[in-house]
Amino acid sequence: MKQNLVQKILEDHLIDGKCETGEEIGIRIDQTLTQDATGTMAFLQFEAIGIDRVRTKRSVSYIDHNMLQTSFENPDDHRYLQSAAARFGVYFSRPGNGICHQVHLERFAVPGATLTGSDSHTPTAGGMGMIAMGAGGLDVAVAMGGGAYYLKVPKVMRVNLTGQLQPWVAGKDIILEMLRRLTVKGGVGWIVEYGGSGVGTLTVPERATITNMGAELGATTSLFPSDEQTRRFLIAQDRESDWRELKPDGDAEYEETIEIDLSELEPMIAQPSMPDRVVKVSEIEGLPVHQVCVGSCTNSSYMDLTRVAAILKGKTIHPRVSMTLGPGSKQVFQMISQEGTLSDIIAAGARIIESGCGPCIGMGQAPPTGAVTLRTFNRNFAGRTGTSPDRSYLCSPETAAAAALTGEITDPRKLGEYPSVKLPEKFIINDNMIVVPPEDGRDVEIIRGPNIKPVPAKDPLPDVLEGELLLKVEDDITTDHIMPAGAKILPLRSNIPAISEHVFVRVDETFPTRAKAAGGGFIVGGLNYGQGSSREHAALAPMYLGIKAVIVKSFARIHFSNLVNFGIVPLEFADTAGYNKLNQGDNLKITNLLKGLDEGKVILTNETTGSKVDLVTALSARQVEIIKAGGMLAYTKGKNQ
Ligand code: MIC
Ligand code: SF4
Repeated sequence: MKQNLVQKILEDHLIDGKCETGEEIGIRIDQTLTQDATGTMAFLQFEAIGIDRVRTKRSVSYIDHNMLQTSFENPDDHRYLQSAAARFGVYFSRPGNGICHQVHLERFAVPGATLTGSDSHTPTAGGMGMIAMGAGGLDVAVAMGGGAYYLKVPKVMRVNLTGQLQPWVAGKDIILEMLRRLTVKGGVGWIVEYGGSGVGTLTVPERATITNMGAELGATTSLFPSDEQTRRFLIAQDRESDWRELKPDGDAEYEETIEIDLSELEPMIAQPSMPDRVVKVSEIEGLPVHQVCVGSCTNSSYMDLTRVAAILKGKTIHPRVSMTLGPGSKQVFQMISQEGTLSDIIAAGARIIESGCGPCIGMGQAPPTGAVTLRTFNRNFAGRTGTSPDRSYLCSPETAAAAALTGEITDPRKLGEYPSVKLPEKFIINDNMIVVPPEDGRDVEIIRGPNIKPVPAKDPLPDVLEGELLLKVEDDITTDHIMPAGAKILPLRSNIPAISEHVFVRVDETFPTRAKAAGGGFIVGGLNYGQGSSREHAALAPMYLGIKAVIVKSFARIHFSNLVNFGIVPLEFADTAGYNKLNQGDNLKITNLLKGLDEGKVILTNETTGSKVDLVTALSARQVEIIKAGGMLAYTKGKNQ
């Protein structure tokens, strides 16, 4: 049978199940990555699983999110993670070394291998021909222990790229165009495989921008072939031996194919407050801009920043605009400083911030009230900047630099000649900020600060669930709505009792108090519930508050798995009209739940109105067992006994 590239790599790693669309399979994971904001939970859970040393080919622990040390919490987490990495045989990327996805692409990603990461933008490595997927920390902990990663085999969508990008049009505009066409729900259940004659014109960093932001489509991951461009990038990273050619069979089949002619694309921009509210930059030109932020795992590569430097060179940032720029990695930072282009950026008046997530996750640089902020990032969910309400737009570094100079949204094609930037033949290779673990870490002491609290446990699932409908929300609820991030809340990531005080506060600040007073209850939502981040805190903290089941029109992939892992029952309306039969404050009851889950059908009674609502589950038999046990940790322990 002719295979597409996704099928080839999945088949190559198959441990359990049949590689057919919709079937649940378990695959071998070659590499894992964790970052500090989700990593503490992942490592606490790895400790709870009780394995002595990671069993992957390579596991890397990064510090990039919680880089603001306003008190002891974040630095304590860093120290815990560094000691745990040494203890369990994990490479440790020290704070300052860069954003996990950028560094992983530079130094570790390998064509044809598999990667899971406790961060939703793990698919960045798909730009290198890797099957790279975001997952909850617990799933990554299991993979670190050598366990299979389970997923339902997604459908494969081929994106046929033809032509060539015109000057001032960037890789970012390709993925923004994809979001315009498909929306933030369009990729759920799919892997996006790029191909066609246009692929060879895109460098690995440009491909990585596209696969990175494929997360915003809801896609399981996105994948590029491994070709001469990949080889060039790996040679420049002094890793040619990691290269191998990877491509789909000549007439491989795809469940869907879409065409993008690169030559016809224009600069694009996503408007507040969803990454799919995309229009052409030319359609909203002239809007005054107050802040411009260049960076994040989407657009902070050497090529991105060198181009921004060339655009800013000899000019001054508009007086109305505060511009920040954060290099994606120490490698990028060192390259632009050595070549002197950093000096052009500084001279123009940009504020240089360290290599980390920074403003992308609300760790500083909140915009002023009512301000328009233009960001080269991947998410503009309401309030994510730290200011609420906010007006956050997503665009390419070219469009961002243009606005920084003119003080308004400007089609960058008006800036004149496009600065030519080439992939360097050699990057500066200096891995001195990556700590290699000792051969035997059994004597290493794990250091825990007072903010690091144990992972809460849950009892096995009862047959009857009863309680109040505590919150009813709409479509496209993100994990940023459920469990906000930012400078105030992120330091609590290792402390579930403390962070649970912030669940849903941006939607309804009374939620945590009401949930606790009611002894828990239910949440009802619309389509694509839980899109966005992989943070399992969006399941763990509600579980801690006593949430028993979440009932929605449809779920986003990673959040669905996280609910299962923490024993919250994920249910869907059999008929979406059921959504209208439930109102906040109603008393809900589900009986015969255990049998219902086995059969995939559950009947809910609205005790307040007397109406019945049919619900279904998309749980595999394995997931039903996990839920019944009270979550993945209890399930794993039960199996090992
Ligand atoms: C994000 O971009 O939302 C994050 C912060 O990187 C998250 C992970 C987290 O919440 O720690 C993600 O994308 O998974
Ligand atoms: Fe960090 Fe932002 Fe990338 Fe998330 S999206 S990993 S917060 S830079």
